[in-house]
Amino acid sequence: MYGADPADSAEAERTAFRRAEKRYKLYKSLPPKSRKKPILNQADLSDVVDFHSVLESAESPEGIYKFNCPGFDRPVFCFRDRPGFYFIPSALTTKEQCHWIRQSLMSFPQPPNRTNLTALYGPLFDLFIAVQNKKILVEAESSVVSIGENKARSCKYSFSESSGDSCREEQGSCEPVAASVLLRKLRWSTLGLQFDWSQRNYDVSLPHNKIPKELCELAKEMAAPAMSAGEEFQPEAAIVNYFGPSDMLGGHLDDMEADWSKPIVSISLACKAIFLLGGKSREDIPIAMFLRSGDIVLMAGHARECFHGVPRIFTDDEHAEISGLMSQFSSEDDRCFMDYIKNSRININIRQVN
Ligand SMILES: O=C(O)CCC(=O)C(=O)O
Repeated sequence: MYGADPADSAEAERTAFRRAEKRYKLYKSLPPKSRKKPILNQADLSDVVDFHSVLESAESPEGIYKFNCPGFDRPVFCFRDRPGFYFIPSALTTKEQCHWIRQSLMSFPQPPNRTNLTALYGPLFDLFIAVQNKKILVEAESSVVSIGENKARSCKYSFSESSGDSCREEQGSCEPVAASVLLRKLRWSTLGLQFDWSQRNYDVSLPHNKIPKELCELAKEMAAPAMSAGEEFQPEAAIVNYFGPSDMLGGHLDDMEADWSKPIVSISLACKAIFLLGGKSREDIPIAMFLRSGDIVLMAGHARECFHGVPRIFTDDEHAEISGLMSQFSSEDDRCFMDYIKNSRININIRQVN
């Protein structure tokens, strides 16, 4: 789903969703095998819905209304023709955003949570700390690495101080990789019940920890506008998506959960993005909207059956809109966080599976 365009077939090109993706993505499409340098796409963004402007204006634009949720103390907006979709602009303070960025980089990719790197390297502990300490990943000498008095982990690879003699020639296949390079390759991590991307379902047999209590509490609180009276959202799984500058998330449905009346609570962090909300068919013209750091989106009911995706991340100074975050991460100790967020976006989406 990441890094490249989804199905570039002539068939897919013809759908309204695909045309919108092409319109907003960072680079213009070039013919296959073209040797030309990618050309930046200077898309006209004037019709992208900006809920921060909606928040400031006295009247909502046509097709959008302010949703009244008794007891919920933040403004919530909905589209008249996309029932079940809720937009909560600036739901998180800058401090809260920093907290969840730290968690997303330091804690959420920790085993037993799986990431896209797990299939290749096995469980990797402390990736972000390894980046901070400029370490490299090498093949572990033994499959069991001691990490304390009583614990041992089975690892194929471990982080090491230097490349020199930690990668001897006789080890053959060993190719040391800088932790910073691996972090750039981190695309997703899964919390709680583990999602199996190859089968596109939850594999309850995989070892997992419960969703962190604090994230559970946040999701329950934020889900309120999409819940029926007296019901409480029960977070069981979360997918954390990590986007680099030219990454995109192609149009898709999230349909592996049992009860679609329950919302997906989706938190945006770091660089601004464009989110496309289509309809039940790829032929329906999607609505494009900006997602900024701290915005939260809920998708429940009818909206659960709508195609959606993220065709564009803005990492340039003018459009990323992360100056508040950058000043929070300005100390020397936080340099690696700053380096990461200035050209990245993180999305945490929390789900009730059963
Ligand atoms: O990144 C986003 O805002 C959307 C993520 C999403 O649609 C997904 O993970 O299914």
